[in-house]
Amino acid sequence: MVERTLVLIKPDAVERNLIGSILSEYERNNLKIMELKLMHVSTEFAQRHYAEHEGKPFFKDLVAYLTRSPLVALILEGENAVQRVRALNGKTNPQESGDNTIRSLYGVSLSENTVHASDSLESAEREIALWFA
Ligand code: 3AN
Repeated sequence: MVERTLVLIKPDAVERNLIGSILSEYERNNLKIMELKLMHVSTEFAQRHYAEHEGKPFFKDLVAYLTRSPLVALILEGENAVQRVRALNGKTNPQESGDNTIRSLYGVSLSENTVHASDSLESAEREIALWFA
């Protein structure tokens, strides 16, 4: 099934001039960029994006990280896109994320892991509506 998913190229990646390298990974893998924007989000907006993590010990740091400098938000489309983009990104912890995943190539740490992608079709729908209202 052709799906759409929401991806963030997070502040640590934009700071290190990695936007192009990361977009290339998705494009090489036959995912189509449907929307794309650079933005510097507010604390309130980041809290809404990460609402499911509210109350967790790392929530405050997570919001601070997402808001500290600009990020890139994009929508990717392709066959089975939600699962495929998650696989290209790799596991949450860059040290466990698997060879040649974006997080293993570029991730800094468990908290600064360079990219975000929706984890299900339902999340994709919610996140696309939030980021591209
Ligand atoms: P993923 O981004 O792989 O879907 P989630 O949704 O579990 O992972 O976590 C969202 C973000 O929260 C991660 N991208 C990471 O930046 C951060 N995070 C997750 N677990 C931890 C943790 N145990 N300690 C610090 N940061 C975490």
